Amino acid sequence: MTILVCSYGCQENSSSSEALDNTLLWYEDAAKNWNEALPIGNGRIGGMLFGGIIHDTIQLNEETVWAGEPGNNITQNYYQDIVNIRELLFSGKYEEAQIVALSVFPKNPPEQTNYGVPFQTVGNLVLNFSEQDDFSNYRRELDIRNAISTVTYSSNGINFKREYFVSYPDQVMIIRLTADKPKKLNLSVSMDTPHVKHKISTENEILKLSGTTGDHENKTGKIKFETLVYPKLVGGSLEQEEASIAIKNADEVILFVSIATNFNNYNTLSHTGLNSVQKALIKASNKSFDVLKKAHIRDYRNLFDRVSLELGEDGQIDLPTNKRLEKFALNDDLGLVSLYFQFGRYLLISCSRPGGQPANLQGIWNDKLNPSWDSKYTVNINTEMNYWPAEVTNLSELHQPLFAMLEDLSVTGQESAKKIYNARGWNIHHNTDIWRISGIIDGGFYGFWPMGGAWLTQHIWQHYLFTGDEIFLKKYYPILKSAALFYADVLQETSDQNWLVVAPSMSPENKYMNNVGITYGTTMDNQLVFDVFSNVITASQILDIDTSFADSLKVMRKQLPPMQIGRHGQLQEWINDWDRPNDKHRHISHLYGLYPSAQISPFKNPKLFKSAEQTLEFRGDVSTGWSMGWKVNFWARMLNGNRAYKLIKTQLTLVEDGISTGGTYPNLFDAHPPFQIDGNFGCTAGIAEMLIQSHDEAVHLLPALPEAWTQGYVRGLKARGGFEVEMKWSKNMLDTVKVKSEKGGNLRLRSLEKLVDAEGNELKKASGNNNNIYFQTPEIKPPLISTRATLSELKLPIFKIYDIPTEKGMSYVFYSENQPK
Ligand code: FUC
Repeated sequence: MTILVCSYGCQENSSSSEALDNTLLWYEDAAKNWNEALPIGNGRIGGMLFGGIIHDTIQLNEETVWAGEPGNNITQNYYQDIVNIRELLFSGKYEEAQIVALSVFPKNPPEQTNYGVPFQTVGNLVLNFSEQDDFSNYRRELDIRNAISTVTYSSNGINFKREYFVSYPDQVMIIRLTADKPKKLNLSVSMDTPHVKHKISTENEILKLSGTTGDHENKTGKIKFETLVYPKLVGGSLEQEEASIAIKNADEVILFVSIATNFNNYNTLSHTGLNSVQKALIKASNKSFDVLKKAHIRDYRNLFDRVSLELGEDGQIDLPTNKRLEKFALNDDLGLVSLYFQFGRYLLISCSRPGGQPANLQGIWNDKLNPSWDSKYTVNINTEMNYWPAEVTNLSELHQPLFAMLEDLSVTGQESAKKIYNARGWNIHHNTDIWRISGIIDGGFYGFWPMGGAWLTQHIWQHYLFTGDEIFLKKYYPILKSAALFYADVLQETSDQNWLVVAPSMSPENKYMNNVGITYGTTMDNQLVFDVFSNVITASQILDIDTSFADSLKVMRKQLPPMQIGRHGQLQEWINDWDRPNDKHRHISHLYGLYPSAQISPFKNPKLFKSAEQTLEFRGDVSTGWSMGWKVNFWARMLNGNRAYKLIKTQLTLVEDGISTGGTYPNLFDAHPPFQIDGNFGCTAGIAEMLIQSHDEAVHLLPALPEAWTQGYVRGLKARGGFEVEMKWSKNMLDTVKVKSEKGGNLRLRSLEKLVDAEGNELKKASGNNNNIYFQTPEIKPPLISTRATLSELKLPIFKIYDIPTEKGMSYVFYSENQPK
């Protein structure tokens, strides 16, 4: 089948079969392992579906099932240690500084503290079917346009169907089993769990699993969770056994699965939470399946349908998704690119809903008690990456759980600011968990990075730039201010250059000499502090408050170190020219300034831009899953579509269970390995970034279009300033663009094509600075350049730049010069 690029504007809420096909994952077999199972979720409850014919397993999660109990992880005052480490660093005794750091914060947590707790599985719902054999026509699907998974097969001439979804409006998982002949459903329903403290029982035709989460380090497991499974039958009979339910000769079975815990918030547990488990079950089971399904689809599609992406011909949709993935490196299966893009949006909708927890390292999907890195929040890249697609792919409200977590962290983080750094304000280090710990974890090598809050608060600022929501900015301003206050207190002046630097710190997880990572004034830290200060300075102007504090930040901002171009022509990662050209480290933290920040611009700082490119070349392409996802964004910002697409191909390399290379599992989950959801979100954001950018004083249309994406159509991507963009292109050139302006204000467009209005008149050429307040970028210092660096000249294509005054609520359509109107 061929998907033709839709004629401009025809996609509004399309439900055409073509569109459906490009939003379908499908398989010919049941999942053999977890990385083949399919994820469903409503932000809070998650399921991994194996779809076995005789034994079907639905692995269950609930977002608040974490080990441990309330409490931070800072037991004593460490300020004197910080002063000692600082002194060693400033006198060039780096190795000694690292040794002291590791003795104060050892690899394993010191007694009476902890390094964060794991997110844990609930257990499994198991369906065992009897009296079935002679199977044929098996098919397992995940329809991401409707967030419904189905399994269909035939056995002895009977067609069986299972449908699974998790409803956000009704807060339950629903599984419907049907057959096209009466009385053919015979199965037992049971549950199991790896939790030590648990009980499985039945009562009133309901199967119940209750448990308590695990102890971890100095914390006792205090989350109590309850799962209820209620089978509602049409025809047939039900027999309640001690720990399972047997269903005989039913025509139809609907299983309602409700899960709740006693988690209230990061410092309170209360039994009221558990009461909702029964309430949700009763409420949902009194509704018909059709009513529940309709409400689920309406709710889900209200988010999902905002964006549509078609990348032209798609000859591969008749192949199962795993086979498609396997062949992806060898051919241009552009339908798989749009499927993967939309799958990222599906995952975000399914694991991050307002009022809930932010997506952790695995979103909400984890089958273990002790997953890798505890599946918690790693905030030196991974948690941020989870939310990169939120604004640009038009899912802005799904950002809310992260903001709610920042509200908590701005409280717990005051303890680390005070006890570790003797500073005002708040900070956290490179990890946190459901209890919002803010101290150092994983010891004095990985953990000495006091910048978690600095990076996370950028999300508040970006949400404001995309939405222009001043009420939101006002509400979160105190969190931005208090983060800035921390750095205002913590910055130290270097004796040689009089620069203000964070000390001690590190460039996340990397080292500049054997086993030494601790240092001061790393490039990423300087960029982060620059952004933290700049956000408060601009916010204080917008909100007309705190002028003198903002003035003091302006003075300090001037004293931050400039970026530096080192002897290999690279952007320096550290304050000294320590970079090694053969360093392939997965973190490229100093390119934070390129993406997601907007400090390295080809138009304003061509030399820095070239040095960032050199750094990317040195680091190479192949890496862990999330690192490749980040690189898609980097190359998009490099305006190099072919290279960004090459990275997508590298990331979408099929990785089977148990193989230890980065890539993508058969279920399209990103393989770090193991599964980490950040890679999915990073690449989804990267694909958007190839099509639209708005960080550099203009809305840049198709900034990094690969040659292979000759024609395409995209609708619903967001740009800063409240603009929503629809574009169609062919022969690698923009044909038409429609921009909806939600806030009004100047729309500055940057495009390779000459743009005209409906009468064929060229748009007004841009002049001077863009006066739209959401497009102001503070000026950075010119870089220091090593005398040994050789830099080639940056050759940019000639872009057309236009200014269009817009009115709130109005849409504007423009055409490329050569397009028929
Ligand atoms: C950071 C990364 C690792 C991994 C972990 C969860 O430590 O460097 O690759 O993603 O987070």
